[in-house]
Amino acid sequence: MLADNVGTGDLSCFGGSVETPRLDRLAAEGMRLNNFNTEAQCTPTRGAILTGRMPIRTGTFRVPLPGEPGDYGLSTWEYTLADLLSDAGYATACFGKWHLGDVAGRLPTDQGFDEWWGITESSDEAAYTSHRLYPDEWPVPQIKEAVRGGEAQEVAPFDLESRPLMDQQITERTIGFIERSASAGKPFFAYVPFTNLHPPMISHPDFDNGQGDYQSNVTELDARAGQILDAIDDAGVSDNTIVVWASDNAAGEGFGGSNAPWRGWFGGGWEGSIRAPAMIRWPGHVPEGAVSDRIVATYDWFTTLAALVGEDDRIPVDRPIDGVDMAEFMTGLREESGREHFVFIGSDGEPISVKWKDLKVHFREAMTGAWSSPLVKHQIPAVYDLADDPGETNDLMVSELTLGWAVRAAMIPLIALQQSAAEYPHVPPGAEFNGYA
Ligand SMILES: [Ca+2]
Repeated sequence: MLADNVGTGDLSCFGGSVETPRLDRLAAEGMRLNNFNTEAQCTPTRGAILTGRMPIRTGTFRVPLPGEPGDYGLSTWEYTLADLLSDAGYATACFGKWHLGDVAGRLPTDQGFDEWWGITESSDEAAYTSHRLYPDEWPVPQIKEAVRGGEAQEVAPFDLESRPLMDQQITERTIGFIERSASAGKPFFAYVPFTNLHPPMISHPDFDNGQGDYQSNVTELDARAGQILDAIDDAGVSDNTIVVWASDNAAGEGFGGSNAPWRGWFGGGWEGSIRAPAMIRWPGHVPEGAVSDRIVATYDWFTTLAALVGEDDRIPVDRPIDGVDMAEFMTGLREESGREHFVFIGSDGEPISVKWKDLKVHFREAMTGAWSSPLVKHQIPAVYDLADDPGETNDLMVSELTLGWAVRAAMIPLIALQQSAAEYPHVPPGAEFNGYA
């Protein structure tokens, strides 16, 4: 289950102000990740989760803008987690927001999923047709569905009427898929990218809790996770089902959410832009009540889940894979995640900041809290020690000037990426790609 733009401070199990009893219980039954590092926008995180590769490598490092010529999203040459699990005999389905390509050949059913229902782009499209100037002759955003090998069909307009009902429908379809798969004795992979809490935020009529649309939608998101968890229980497969719940980015400024205790908002280089809530449950395997501050990245799910289900020999060897196998870490066999660095690349494809252990080096800084903020390059990188300065308030290059060596530590993964790209050039956004010679 992948939430959209939900901040750490939005869930009560992370110390947030909205009660999220089902997610709190899920976290308590497994491992809560305090240092889960996401990508710069919706598209990059999704590309990274599904391929195990840094979005800069797969041409998915930013969302496409409306009207931009050419295709975007993942090349079908990419080997997704759905491809891997499908090849391993799993039924695979995607219900919800795709955002990794909107043309035939780049839809979920072209990328390893047997079935799909949802939107190709992002939730903001729900508001397009309600604007007084949206041209009548322009396409009306659609909810679509497809099965593998078939053409995508338009189901209904995606607009302000259907927007608040999306996560209900995503949940109902997920539950149906779980029931069908479990009763057939078929292993299954359900990828469930919810539409909440991406604007436009409109409360579902059943979940208006009087605290405003944002809080109401957090409540709904929690309840939807609960309904899916209940379905797994009812199907009798809880002990044999790995559940991962994560957000794709932090909360954005001005939309009502919270990234507390981290500084900043989605779109910059502060921890409040990078860290998002995440948790994993697998009864009898992932230790109950575990909480970790170790660094985990979006692309680590690919390698880790492949290893947890014993299918890691299917991980491609003909391309750089950035994910670390964290199976031993997530099953409590080791304390270290195996990742010391996290490189945060902006939506322009250039690094913003690099985390190494507790030290954080900022090469650039967002000028405002807005997700669209300009990024400005520092003359000299800023360095923060997250161990005693988690709020990133004391730039040690200014206050002490004894941590220049931290920049060297931050350069290691950047140089490694550059060298790797010389051998395996990045796939440009939207490019047809057929592999490395
Ligand atoms: Ca997002």
